[in-house]
Amino acid sequence: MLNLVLFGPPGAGKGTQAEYLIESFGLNHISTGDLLRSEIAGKTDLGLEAKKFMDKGELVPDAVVIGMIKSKLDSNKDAKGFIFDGFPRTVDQAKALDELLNNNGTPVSGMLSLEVEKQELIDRLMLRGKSSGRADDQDQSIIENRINVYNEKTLPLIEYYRPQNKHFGINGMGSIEDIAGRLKAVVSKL
Ligand code: B4P
Repeated sequence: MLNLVLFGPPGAGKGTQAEYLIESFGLNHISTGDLLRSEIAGKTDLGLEAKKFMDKGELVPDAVVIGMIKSKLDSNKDAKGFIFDGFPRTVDQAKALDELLNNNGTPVSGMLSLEVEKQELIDRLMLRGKSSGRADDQDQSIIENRINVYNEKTLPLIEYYRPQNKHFGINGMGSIEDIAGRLKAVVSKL
């Protein structure tokens, strides 16, 4: 079983590259961002609560996203493996994921960390903001807050996975196809 953590700052291309990995390796895709946005679209209590954090570029509380992951894993027990996109984003989320996967005897295989320059992240997200309707993509100060939150709370995860020899840094600059090729080369060896 292949369990991949697709990692990187906002705008690094996680959602974009997940599509290629699903196609190449036949894995189930779990994006906490997509799950939260579908809760918002459905106007559920969880969605309304999450929206307050997301619109400001803050992280949604750990308990909420961990609960969503648990129910996705429980309802996909026959999967060949998973791509976790945008999760974990804190060390506590990473520990919770390890616990959930270890219960199934299928640990994280690798953390694929997309590396992209800050100005490129801002440019990509501002461009998406013109058509996505996402409040968190429309304002440069909110985008910068998301990048700051990433640096403070999410980047330390590299030091969680590196000692386990599971961290793989990947150049996330250039064309979508070139980056997909780099990712595929790493995943093929896992
Ligand atoms: P996410 O949905 O994960 O949003 P994101 O970090 O912006 O990444 P996304 O996957 O959407 O963008 P991508 O890099 O693919 O999270 C949104 C919010 O939800 C968070 O801020 C937080 O509030 C909450 N949340 C989600 N998960 C959470 C968790 N685990 N814990 C707590 N809170 C959580 O792509 C960006 C753009 O770049 C796209 O328009 C794409 O077309 C473009 N692009 C991609 N690759 C490119 C390339 N090579 N060249 C040019 N453009 C490219």
